[in-house]
Amino acid sequence: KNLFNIDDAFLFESELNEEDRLIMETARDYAQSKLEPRALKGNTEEYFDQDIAKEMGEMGLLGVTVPEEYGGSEASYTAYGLIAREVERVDSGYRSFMSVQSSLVMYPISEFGTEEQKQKFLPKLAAGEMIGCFGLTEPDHGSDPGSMVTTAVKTDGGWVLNGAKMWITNSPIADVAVVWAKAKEHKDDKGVIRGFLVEKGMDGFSAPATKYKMSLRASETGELVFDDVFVPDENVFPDIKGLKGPFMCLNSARYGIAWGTVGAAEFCYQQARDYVLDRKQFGKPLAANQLIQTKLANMMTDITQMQMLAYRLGKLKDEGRDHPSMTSLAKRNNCGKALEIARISRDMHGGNGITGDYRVIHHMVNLESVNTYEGTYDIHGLILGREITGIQAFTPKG
Ligand code: TGC
Ligand code: FAD
Repeated sequence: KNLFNIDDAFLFESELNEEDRLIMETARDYAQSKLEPRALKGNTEEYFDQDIAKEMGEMGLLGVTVPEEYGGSEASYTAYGLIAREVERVDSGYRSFMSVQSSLVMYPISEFGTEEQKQKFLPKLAAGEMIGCFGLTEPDHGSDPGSMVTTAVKTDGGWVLNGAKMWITNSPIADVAVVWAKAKEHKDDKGVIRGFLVEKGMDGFSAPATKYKMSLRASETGELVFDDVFVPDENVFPDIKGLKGPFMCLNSARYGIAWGTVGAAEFCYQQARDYVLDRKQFGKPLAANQLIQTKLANMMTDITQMQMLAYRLGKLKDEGRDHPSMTSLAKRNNCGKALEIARISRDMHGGNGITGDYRVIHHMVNLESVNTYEGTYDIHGLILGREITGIQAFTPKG
C-alpha cells in the first residue's frame, strides 16, 4: 500500500539516483549535527565561523559541479541543489556562503578562467582554505548592474581599477574577489564589462564589513573599494565580455536559491505542524481548528510545488535544456512562497514565534534578503513579463 508522505507529497526523493541521494544525506547529516548549533550562535552574535567553510570543503560540499581535476566533485546540478536545500534548512546565511563560493566564484573561474587561474584558485576554494566573493552590485546600481560605474583602465601589464561594490557576501573575509567592471582601453572609452580576480592585499583594495544587519546575521557582508588598484593581466578572464558573464554565474546561483528556499520553507512548515499539534487553546490543540488546518494544507501544497520546480529545473540543467527564464520563474516563486510560509509559521507560533528558540523568525528575516538578492522578486517578474510579451518594462523606453 502506498502511504502519503506529508513531507514529500509527490515522492520526488524517490526519483533521486544513488549518487545524488548520498550527497543529500551527507549534507543533511552535516547540516543537522555540525552546522546547526554554530549557525544559531553565529546568527545571534553576527559571526561567520570560517571553520565551517573548511569543514564543508572537506565534506566535498563546495564547487560540486566543478571538474575533479580542480578539486570539485563533477557532481550533478541536482546534487548541488540538494546541498543548498540542506544548508538553508538550517540557515540562509551559510547557504549564501556556499552559493557564492560555488556558483559565483568557482563557476566563473572554471568557465571563464585561464588554466593558470584554475590551478591557482580552484583547489583551495574547493577545500574551503580560500574564500571568494562576487562583486557586481554597486551603491547606486543594484537591479540595473549594466549601469555600473566601476572602471578598469588598461595600463602596462594590467588594469587599474577604481570604484566600489556594495552588499557583497563574504567580502570582509574573502581572499579573492571576482569583480565585474567596465574595462576601457583608454580612459574615455565607453568600456565593456569584464571580470577581474582581485586578491586580498593588493594595493588600494579594501573590503569593509557592513554591520548591524537584521537579516543573514551569520553571513559576512561588506563593500569592495578600489582606489587605483593595479590588477595584472594574468588576473583577468580572457574572453568573456558583457553582462552575459555575470549573468551566467547568476543562472547557477539563482537555481541554488530555488532549492535553498525549499529547505527553509520545509523547516518552517514542519515546525508549525509540530507546534499546533502540541499547543492547546480553548481546550483543544490548535491543530483541531479549520483555519489552522488550511494554513498547513496551503504550506504543504506550496512546498510540493517548490520541490517540483527545483527538482525539474535541476534535471533540465543536468541535461543542458534549461533557460534563464526558467531560473527566474523558480527563484521568484520559491523565494516568495518560502517567505510567505515563514511569515505564516511565525504567526501560528503566537508569542513564541518571536523568540529565537523556535527558529521561524530567524528564517523569516533571512528570507527577506534571499527574496531581494540575485534579482528581486519584482525584477524576476519583469524578466518573465519581457519573455511573455516581448516588451521590456525595466525602463520607461519600453
Ligand atoms: P539584458 O539586455 O537583458 O542582457 C544583457 C546581456 O546579458 C545577456 N543575459 C544573460 N545571459 C545569460 N544568462 C542570463 N540570465 C542573462 N540575462 C541577460 C543578454 O543575452 C545580453 O547579452 P548580449 O550578448 O546580447 O549583450 O540586460 P539588462 O541590462 O536589460 O538587464 C536587465 C535585468 C534587469 C534582467 C538584469 O539587469 C538583472 O537581472 N538585474 C538583477 C541584478 C541581479 O540579479 N544582481 C545580482 C547581484 S549578485 C547577488 O545578489 C549575489 S547574492 C549571493 C548570496 O549571498 O547568495
Ligand atoms: P534596488 O535596485 O534599488 O531596488 C529597490 C526596489 O525597487 C526593489 O523592490 C526592486 O524590485 C524595485 N525596482 C527596481 N527597479 C525596478 C523597476 N524597473 N520596476 C519596478 N521595480 C523596480 N550583490 C553582489 O553583487 N554580490 C553579492 O554577493 C551580494 N550579496 C548580497 C547580500 C545581501 C545580504 C543583500 C541584501 C544583497 C546582496 N547583493 C549582492 C546585492 C543584491 O543583488 C541587490 O541588493 C539586489 O540586486 C537589489 O538591488 P538594490 O538593493 O540596489 O535595490
